[in-house]
Amino acid sequence: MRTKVAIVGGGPAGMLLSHLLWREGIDNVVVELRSREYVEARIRAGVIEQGTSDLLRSLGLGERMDREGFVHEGVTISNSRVPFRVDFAALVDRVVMVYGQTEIQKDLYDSATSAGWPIVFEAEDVALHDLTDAVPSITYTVHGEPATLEADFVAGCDGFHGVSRHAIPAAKRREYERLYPFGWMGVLSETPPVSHELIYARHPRGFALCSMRNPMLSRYYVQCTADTDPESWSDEQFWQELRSRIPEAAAESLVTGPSIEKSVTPLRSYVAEPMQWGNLFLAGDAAHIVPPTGAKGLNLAFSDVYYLSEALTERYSSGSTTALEGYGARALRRVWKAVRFSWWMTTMLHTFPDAGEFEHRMQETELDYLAGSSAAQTAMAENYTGLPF
Ligand code: FAS
Ligand code: PHB
Repeated sequence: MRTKVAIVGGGPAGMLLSHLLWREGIDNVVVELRSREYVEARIRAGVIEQGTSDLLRSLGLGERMDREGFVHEGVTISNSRVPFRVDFAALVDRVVMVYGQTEIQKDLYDSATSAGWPIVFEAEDVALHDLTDAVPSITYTVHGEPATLEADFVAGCDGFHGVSRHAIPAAKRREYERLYPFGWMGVLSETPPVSHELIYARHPRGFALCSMRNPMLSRYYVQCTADTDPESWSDEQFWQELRSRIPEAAAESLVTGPSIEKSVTPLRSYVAEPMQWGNLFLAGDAAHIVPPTGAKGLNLAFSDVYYLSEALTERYSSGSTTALEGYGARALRRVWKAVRFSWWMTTMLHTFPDAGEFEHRMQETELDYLAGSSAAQTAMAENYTGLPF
């Protein structure tokens, strides 16, 4: 098989890139390791920046998001159960959309399938070849049948555990990493959300987050040790811990119920540079990971593929490779700002087991400053709603 762009990974980054390229008449093939059902069922992001929701609308992918998603004009942050609100709309005239990644994934697959765009599911043993030659290729097997896909370019959108990043020689790669000494236990429950906006709670017992998916589907997280087995906590233990960390008014109105999904996510900040090698271009979690505290991972994946699609469009429309050569540098400038913001939110809102009295005072003071300063809140709001592409 031959195409212009071979896209490794059919998650949000790979599928949005495919849409952006088809819109420009650039043919591409998506090669995904898992089945469609498996990818759609993965519970991940929930908060969409303004720029991301605008981009989805521009592709005709915003209809269900605008019908079923929540527009949030602000967020509540609490320190030891004392809340304050950051009003995004008043401070920076921007909002966020709360709409699950699972729903975006479904919208992307539905639209690709109805357009008849090729996606290869359940592709195993994916390997990348000749990335510095004029015609790179990927090989894979589907139900044991070997296949080869030749292309002009390869987009590595296969996430943190994919193969694309490792196709860049280790000697050429620089990695920056911070592993946090804790994780998040997430629970999905068919209960009404405790609040009409998200609540980010800092508490000596640990961080907690109240989020949502729809009027009868809530998503909650509590800080736990990274190696916690989600099945070792009863639902009641989870609800008890959550109640003890969030503002009292929210704790009193919290509706609990059986968890329909419970998982633990380790927290890390990670960036691999360069984001391109020969005719291979990395995007999304394949190149960088942020702790979900800043709600940036999915939004970064989308800004990466937006930049990559612009560069590929320039290459096919004018023959110029200037934008392609500058893709990594352009994407990394926005990536590092989101890495900084996610690290700042994580450091401000979590309990670090080895923190001393000075670190505790710094956290308290950071939150006290944020609670009382519109300048500080404006900076938080600007980053949370999304820096310009
Ligand atoms: P993905 O990992 O989503 O997709 C990669 C795809 O490649 C997968 O479908 C995988 O099956 C496939 N693949 C893997 N190996 C392959 C191979 N060898 N060959 C072919 N295909 C292969 N982000 C936010 O912005 N807001 C949030 O609120 C938020 N909350 C999160 C909560 C949790 C619990 C987690 C874990 C993440 C959260 N994130 C959040 C981050 C998350 O959304 C990621 O950034 C996002 O999924 C990145 O998308 P992709 O880069 O497409 O990678
Ligand atoms: C979520 O809704 O899953 C969610 C929201 C905000 C975050 C992380 C996760 O910062």
